[in-house]
Amino acid sequence: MVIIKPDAVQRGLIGEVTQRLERRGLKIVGMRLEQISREIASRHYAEHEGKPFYDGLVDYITSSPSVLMVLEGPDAIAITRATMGATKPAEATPGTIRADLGLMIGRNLVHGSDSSESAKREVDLFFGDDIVEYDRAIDAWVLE
Ligand code: IDP
Ligand code: MG
Repeated sequence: MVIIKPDAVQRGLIGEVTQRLERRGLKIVGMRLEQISREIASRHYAEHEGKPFYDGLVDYITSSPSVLMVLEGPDAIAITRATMGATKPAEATPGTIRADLGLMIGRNLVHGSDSSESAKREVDLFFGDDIVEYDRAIDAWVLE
């Protein structure tokens, strides 16, 4: 589960972020533009409740529309996290989304699930069963 956060949407980077993930070969099976409510944001970020940055994080993620995305593929979680880069843009490897497009941890453009458990929880939270199953003609050239 990926969220293109409000800063990336406002900066006109939906295409740039999507392209970096899509071009790796990951398959988009869910995609929606939505302004996340405070209620959903607090459930999504429940693990961070009580941390000093929590209120600012909920303000940020609910401040403007986000793009919600479900990606499928072998090692989709690790591939996505590697493509995003480290949480803090200053520590992210050049070539990653957060290094190339960001400056500050509180405006780091993108969210990606960090485990299969959190991915399942987040997909349930944002998409339920609304996943689009389809075959891609390119898969024979992406998957061995
Ligand atoms: P992740 O997004 O790389 O998984 P987490 O530690 O799960 O990083 O933190 C969730 C989000 O909370 C980060 O992406 C970032 O937007 C925000 N965040 C984390 N630490 C800080 C901080 O120290 N200051 C401001 N925002 C933070
Ligand atoms: Mg996280």
